[in-house]
Amino acid sequence: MIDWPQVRAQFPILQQQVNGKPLIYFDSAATSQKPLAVIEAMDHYYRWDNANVHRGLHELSSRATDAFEAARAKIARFVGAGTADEIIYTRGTTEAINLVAGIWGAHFLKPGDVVLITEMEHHSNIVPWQLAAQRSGATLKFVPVLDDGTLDLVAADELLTAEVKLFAFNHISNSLGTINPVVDLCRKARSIGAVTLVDGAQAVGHVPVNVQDIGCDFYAFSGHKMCGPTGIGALYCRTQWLEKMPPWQGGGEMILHVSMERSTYKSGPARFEPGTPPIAGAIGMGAAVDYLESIGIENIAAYDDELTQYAMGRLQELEGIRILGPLTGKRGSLAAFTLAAAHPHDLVTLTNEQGLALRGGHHCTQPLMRRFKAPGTARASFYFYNTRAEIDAMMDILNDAIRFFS
Ligand code: 7TS
Repeated sequence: MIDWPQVRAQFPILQQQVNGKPLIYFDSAATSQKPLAVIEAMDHYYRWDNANVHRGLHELSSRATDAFEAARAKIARFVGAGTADEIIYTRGTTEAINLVAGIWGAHFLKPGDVVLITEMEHHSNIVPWQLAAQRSGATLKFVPVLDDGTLDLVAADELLTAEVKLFAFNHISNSLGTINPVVDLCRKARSIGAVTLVDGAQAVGHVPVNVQDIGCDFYAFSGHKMCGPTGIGALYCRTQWLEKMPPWQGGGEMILHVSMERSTYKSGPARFEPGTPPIAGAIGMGAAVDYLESIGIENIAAYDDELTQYAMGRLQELEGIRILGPLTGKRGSLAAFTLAAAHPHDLVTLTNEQGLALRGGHHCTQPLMRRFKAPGTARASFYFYNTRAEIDAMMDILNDAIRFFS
């Protein structure tokens, strides 16, 4: 049995008042809070081990390098990668997708090719492909979303033609909460010879993820959404592509030999990690993996699910509410909604006065908001440090807000 109140106590930031009220942090889809274990791992690194990695023979450099590479191995194991080398450190999901769109796109896309995405993508899984399509002459197409917030799988089948070279889609939508059938989507893409990229920003740290079971070529995720620090994330890159993709950015540490005219490059993730990497960030992300594993990702997923189902039930009691995405069944631990009584921005501003942190806006999914004719939404997103009591408190605050605006 997990002692959840004890787990919550590991997050010092949650023990504060905001605007004179106990903080209710319901914005973990934007960024999660950090447990002491992560804060202390980064503190320890800066206090005792700080040195650059891979380049010094002295004690501190070898300690820093060991911790940096140990974190890579932990992250690889956590998402089921075949080897630690298949994990490329990036600044986050956005940079991971840009890396693939930038180098894979430049190298393997040509006029006439199609890049397929979906209508429910975050801007970070749309804009890089628009840029890649513009540069290569490829065409960008998208799989539409049905009224219930799931992907139109019939349309997906029709769109997956021989011209599709890459299919990119999220694992869990940050606005709908939809959990996509990633295994099936990858299998379908593979059957027509298309490469797959899964945006796992909302999945890793919330549900068990195994990239080999999913069968994707690339999987992108962010440290800061899984209890780790900002400024670090990862791209799982199947070995086959590690060897085939040319470098992205040039600089120190990614080379074997440099003359004034040309250079040769390292193999493995080093080829894509020029310069001094975010060392403390990587160590913090590794500590986040240790921390999540100490609770158990299955336990976290079950707790998140129970809390989300409870929230979905309670939110539907509200007058004039419209919740985007699936209303029944499993969903990601978030609910984006509009209320007839108030614009999302006004609502979020008012609830902030009560210490409740919701997010208001389009959540970087403007095409999706247009699809659902929503001016934006308020969004409550949960993690395992949240409680039912906080959801009840949110309901009181939202009911007061409805009365205020009506
Ligand atoms: N993909 C999805 C599905 C996301 O939810 C986000 C961030 C990103 C990509 C980008 O991740 P980053 O770490 O590179 O910024 N989503 C949100 C959100 O929903 N609210 O703030 C950030």
